[in-house]
Amino acid sequence: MAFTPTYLLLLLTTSLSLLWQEAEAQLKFTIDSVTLGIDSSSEVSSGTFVNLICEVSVIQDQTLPLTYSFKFLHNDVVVYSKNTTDSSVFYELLPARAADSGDYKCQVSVQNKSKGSRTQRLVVTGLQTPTLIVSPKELYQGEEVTANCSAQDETGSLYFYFYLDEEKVKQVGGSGNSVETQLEMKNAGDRYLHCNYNILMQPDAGRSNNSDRVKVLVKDLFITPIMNIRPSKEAVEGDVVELICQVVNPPSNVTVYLTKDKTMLDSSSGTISHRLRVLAEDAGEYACKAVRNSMQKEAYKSIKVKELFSKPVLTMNPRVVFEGEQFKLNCNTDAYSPDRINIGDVKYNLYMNQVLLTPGGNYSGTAHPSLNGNYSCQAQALGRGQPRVVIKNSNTIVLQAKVPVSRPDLSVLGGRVILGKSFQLQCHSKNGSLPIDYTLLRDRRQVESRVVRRPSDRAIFNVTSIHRDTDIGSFSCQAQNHPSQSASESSREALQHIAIIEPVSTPELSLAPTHVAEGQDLTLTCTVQHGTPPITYTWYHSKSVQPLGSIKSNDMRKSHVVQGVGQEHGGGYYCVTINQSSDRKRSATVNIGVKLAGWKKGLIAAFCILLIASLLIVVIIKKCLLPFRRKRAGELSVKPASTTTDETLRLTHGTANEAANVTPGVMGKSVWSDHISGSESDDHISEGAPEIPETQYTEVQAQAPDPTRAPVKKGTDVVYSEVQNSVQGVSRSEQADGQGSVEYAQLNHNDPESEEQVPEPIQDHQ
Ligand SMILES: *[C@@H]1O[C@H](CO)[C@@H](O)[C@H](O)[C@H]1NC(C)=O
Ligand SMILES: *[C@@H]1O[C@H](CO)[C@@H](O)[C@H](O)[C@H]1NC(C)=O
Ligand SMILES: *[C@@H]1O[C@H](CO)[C@@H](O)[C@H](O)[C@H]1NC(C)=O
Ligand SMILES: *[C@@H]1O[C@H](CO)[C@@H](O)[C@H](O)[C@H]1NC(C)=O
Ligand SMILES: *[C@@H]1O[C@H](CO)[C@@H](O)[C@H](O)[C@H]1NC(C)=O
Ligand SMILES: *[C@@H]1O[C@H](CO)[C@@H](O)[C@H](O)[C@H]1NC(C)=O
Ligand SMILES: *[C@@H]1O[C@H](CO)[C@@H](O)[C@H](O)[C@H]1NC(C)=O
Ligand SMILES: *[C@@H]1O[C@H](CO)[C@@H](O)[C@H](O)[C@H]1NC(C)=O
Ligand SMILES: *[C@@H]1O[C@H](CO)[C@@H](O)[C@H](O)[C@H]1NC(C)=O
Ligand SMILES: CC(=O)N[C@H]1CO[C@H](CO)[C@@H](O)[C@@H]1O
Repeated sequence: MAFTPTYLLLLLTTSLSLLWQEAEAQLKFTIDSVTLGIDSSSEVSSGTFVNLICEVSVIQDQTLPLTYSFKFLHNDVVVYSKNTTDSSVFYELLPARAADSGDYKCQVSVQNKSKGSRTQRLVVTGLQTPTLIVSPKELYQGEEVTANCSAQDETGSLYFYFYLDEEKVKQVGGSGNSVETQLEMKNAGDRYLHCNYNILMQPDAGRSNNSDRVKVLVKDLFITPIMNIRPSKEAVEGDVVELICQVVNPPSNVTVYLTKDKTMLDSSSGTISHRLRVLAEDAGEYACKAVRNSMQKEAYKSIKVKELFSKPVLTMNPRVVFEGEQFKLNCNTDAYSPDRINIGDVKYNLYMNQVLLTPGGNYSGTAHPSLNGNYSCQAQALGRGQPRVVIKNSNTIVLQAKVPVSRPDLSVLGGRVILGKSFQLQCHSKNGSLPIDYTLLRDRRQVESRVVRRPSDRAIFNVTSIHRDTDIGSFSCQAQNHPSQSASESSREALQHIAIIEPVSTPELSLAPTHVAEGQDLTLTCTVQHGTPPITYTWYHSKSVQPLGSIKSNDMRKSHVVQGVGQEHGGGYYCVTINQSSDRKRSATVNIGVKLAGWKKGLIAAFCILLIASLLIVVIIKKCLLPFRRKRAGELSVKPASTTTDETLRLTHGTANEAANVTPGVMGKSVWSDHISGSESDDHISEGAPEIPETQYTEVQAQAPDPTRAPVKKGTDVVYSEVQNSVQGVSRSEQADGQGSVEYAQLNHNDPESEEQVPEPIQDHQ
């Protein structure tokens, strides 16, 4: 490599340059001040040239050039910036406009250091006068002009206002400094337009001066339509009328309309000729309208239409008919135009269901279902000089011949009546037009009425009750469906065959025999006094809810036999009766005790005889061998049954201790004595041995309602029939009481009435 001077020079300059940069980076300086100046006053009028100058003063240790970064801020928004080594920079407003008003500030940055100037306020007064351009300058009413309002020098958001003859007609906002808009010119003549504006961001600047006035010639638009009615606006139905609606010498783009009651009848670009054969409903006001752009002009005319003849009226007489009755239909018109027709010129046709029934306006018939339907008539006439007939339809009459009510049926709902209970009667006619009035009569007097309006409805009357079966015949009912018709009454026999149920009376139960012994049959007879058969009889033993038997019968008395009664059959019995009335009736409970079987009595008697014999032997032995006197009371005695007519042996419950003393080990604590029964036919054997476990007691209720039937004698409230399983005493008394029964009775000592049954004082056996 050759070391040339050029090379050396290059090397030198490069080194110097590096040094320079090094020096700048290490400069020590401070921004002393930044000042912003405005070359004119702080308030200038619009259009003035304004200079803003920003100067910076820097203190530094070396006089090396610095690069300053200047920024001009308008209302805190940077509007201009420049990097320069100069210490001052200009910002020019050429010229200043209202939008330039505001606070200005200058900011200078050098390297990392920055400083701002004080804020300077600049006020620019006045706005540029806007320019208005309008085209076209000549036009027809209803057309529009294009108006352009501009203020070339202004900046910011401008808001433009347009005036037509000093009246504000539009305001338009825009982002630029001009707007273009369409303005409609409604009124003919010389019209003047101008505009002005304001700046949204500068409310202080106010509204600009008005633009020059621009004259626009608005030509009158002759589109007013003319309407004519030919031949006359007073027409008769059937006449042909022509309506003419037109604009004479119309400008281009004109449309003409013919309307009536908001209905467009016709339209055309020039002339309308509308022909119609008028009817009554065509009378009224017609409008002819000419429209061009937004312009509309109108003309009105009315047409009066006289009826050639009035709408025919169909009448029916009478209006309500029942099947089989005569009716007349008549069709007529009440008014006509005598200058066009004679009344005889009106021809009628009667229609039934749109089918010709008869020519002519009159019809008479007999109401029948086949004649039910919709009737109407049509009238027609040809007026003099008219091209076609005028046809008019009448009102429609719906004929629905009523069906007379048939004789009503009176029936009982459910088909039966229970005496003493409420029931329902229904009155119903098979035929008859609704509504039908039904009336319930009792003994020919009105009780209640019901109106049946729908086929599904029924006339049902609630009847509280009747108490005799003949009372049902007092009811009848009437049906009527029109005041002109006489009421139809149900037949007298209607309720004749109704089932009348009489509830059964309270049954009575009787038992036979009244005293039953083991092994015999017991017949339970249930009797009712009245009640409608069939009656169901059911017998119960009071101990069980299960019936003993049940039978359905037409008889008023029914029996149930309990075969071969045992001791378990003693107790209460009752019977229950029921029939269709569903009223259950229960008899009183009848009690019965079951006596021992004959052979058991025999066994007891034999045993007793044996016992007496042995006792006698003992006594004799005692008397002979150990004679002594002893206390009599409470001694066991045997009394001959001499005074007893029925020779009943009665065992009575004696004083146990005394008996025990005398006859230890013989009968436990029991004594027995021959007892005279004076007033009673029944004999009782009382066995007082309560501690003997084998004893069975059967409680017999002696409260039968019928004392004559009570098997137990009166006055004994509780009698225990006691049955000893081990035979301890036998009394032969079958012949005496005729029933061969022996009863053991433990007397109820609490009952005062039972005292009479207390055994007589025990006598000395001597
Ligand atoms: C001035 O210089 C700075 C950096 O020093 C730069 O960001 C900025 O854009 C420059 N401004 C102009 C107007 O050149
Ligand atoms: C300017 O400041 C930044 C950080 O604040 C620093 O990194 C940079 O070196 C500084 N420049 C100068 C020329 O001092
Ligand atoms: C209004 O007219 C001016 C001048 O002719 C034109 O510069 C400007 O664009 C127009 N403004 C609009 C909105 O057309
Ligand atoms: C606005 O109009 C007034 C008179 O009405 C006039 O003195 C003023 O100079 C006008 N301003 C401008 C900017 O033309
Ligand atoms: C008539 O109207 C049509 C559109 O509706 C338009 O193009 C035409 O210029 C109009 N003619 C006149 C003479 O206004
Ligand atoms: C219809 O009957 C009425 C009387 O009811 C009578 O005056 C009229 O002339 C009759 N009309 C015709 C067309 O027979
Ligand atoms: C009669 O007119 C009624 C309406 O008013 C209609 O419902 C019915 O169907 C018509 N009867 C006949 C037989 O045309
Ligand atoms: C009900 O009407 C029918 C037909 O119209 C008739 O056959 C019948 O005999 C009538 N019944 C009574 C109870 O009148
Ligand atoms: C007739 O009795 C029935 C039930 O027995 C009842 O629902 C109905 O409301 C009663 N009608 C009148 C009118 O009392
Ligand atoms: C004998 C008889 O007809 N008994 C009837 C009594 O009524 C009840 C209840 O309606 C029926 O169940 C019986 O059959």
